[in-house]
Amino acid sequence: MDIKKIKECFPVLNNNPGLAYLDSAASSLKPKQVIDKIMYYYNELGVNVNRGVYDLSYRATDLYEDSRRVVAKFINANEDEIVFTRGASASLNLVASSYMEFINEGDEIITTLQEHHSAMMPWLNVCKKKNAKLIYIPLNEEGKVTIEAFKSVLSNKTKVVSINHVSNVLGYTNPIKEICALAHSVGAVVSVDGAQSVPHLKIDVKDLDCDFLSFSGHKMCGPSGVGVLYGKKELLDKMPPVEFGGDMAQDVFPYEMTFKDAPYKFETGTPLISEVIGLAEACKFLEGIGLENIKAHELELKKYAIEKLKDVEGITIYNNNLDSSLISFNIDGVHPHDAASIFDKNKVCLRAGYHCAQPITRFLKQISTLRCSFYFYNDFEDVDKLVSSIIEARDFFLSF
Ligand code: C6P
Repeated sequence: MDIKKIKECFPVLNNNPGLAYLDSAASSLKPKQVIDKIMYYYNELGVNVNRGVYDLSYRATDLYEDSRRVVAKFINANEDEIVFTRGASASLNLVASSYMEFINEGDEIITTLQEHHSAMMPWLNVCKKKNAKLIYIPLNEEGKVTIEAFKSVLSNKTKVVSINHVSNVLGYTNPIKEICALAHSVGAVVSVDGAQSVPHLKIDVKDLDCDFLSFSGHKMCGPSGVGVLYGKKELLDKMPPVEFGGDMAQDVFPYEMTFKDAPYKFETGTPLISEVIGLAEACKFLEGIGLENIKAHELELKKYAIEKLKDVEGITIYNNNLDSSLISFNIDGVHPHDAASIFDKNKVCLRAGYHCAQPITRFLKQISTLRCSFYFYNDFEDVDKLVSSIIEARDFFLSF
């Protein structure tokens, strides 16, 4: 990959020379192609979809529905299995709020301590409301999910497995395909949080055989405010809508109402038109670069970073694995937010905190960590800046 050429696609990098943007797990940068496509919609069309009986609205509707096909193809789904939402959090909440219909007292829902709050809290809520039981897969010492541990909690009482594909703190890639096969053998469905995997891995929902997959546009070069819920059609068909109103209605009478078929029954009101169109452009952009190339490049960067950090005394890395493109670490004796001020001074953007995942941060016996995350527009120079900033922060704060 020609990283110099790739960097030129990102206006934020051109407009902020010297920036080492290492916070793509929080939100990726947006390429010019995506920004231009959004501008095209606003400059050339700019009207509502599915409503107007005029040319501009037909064209906007076509572009919007074409986008559904592009996103479906991106993860090898069918277009009627793609629900557009506000983001991964909204998708994860939608699954829980709707599938709750099929959860009864005593049922069991399996999850992990690795989950982002947006994947854990909706099921905590369901369990409280339905008197169902939330069961955590015991993690091994490194914080990993193993198939043996999953088998130890799976039973005929299991109705749902809610699990991340890639953890946003430890970066482990969970064995989703095996988990789906085992869960299906007891009649459970699997809701996968793909917020940290879809931007980086070639995803094939048919091959994984997951029942639901949630992800956000803004972490994969698309705009913020849009996300996707993939759901198997037969499940979406039997699940009730959770929001009611314009566009999702079929027939409305004073005491009766019917809904459109899935996915439309889950999309209430004027949709996220420019955002969806921008997301489809982001999928095309990522496909143009190649997900395999993206993953290979990120791993090169991570290998290089881990190699350099090995020689830096006084830091603890919580995930030395090469599973994914993020590194969670702390500078021993330095609060992550203090260290962050040195990174900021050096134009190194990374995240400090508990990353909306308190249970796994507590599992690490920390209240917060530093996290850098690479994407395909990063280069070795960015890693060098990260390492020199870590050394500077350590030396500055520990000389106090
Ligand atoms: N994690 C991070 O810095 P939203 O905010 O809805 O786009 O995505 C929520 C979400 C769900 N699952 C996982 C695994 C995630 O990583 C995130 C977002 C960001 O780690 C912001 S907290």
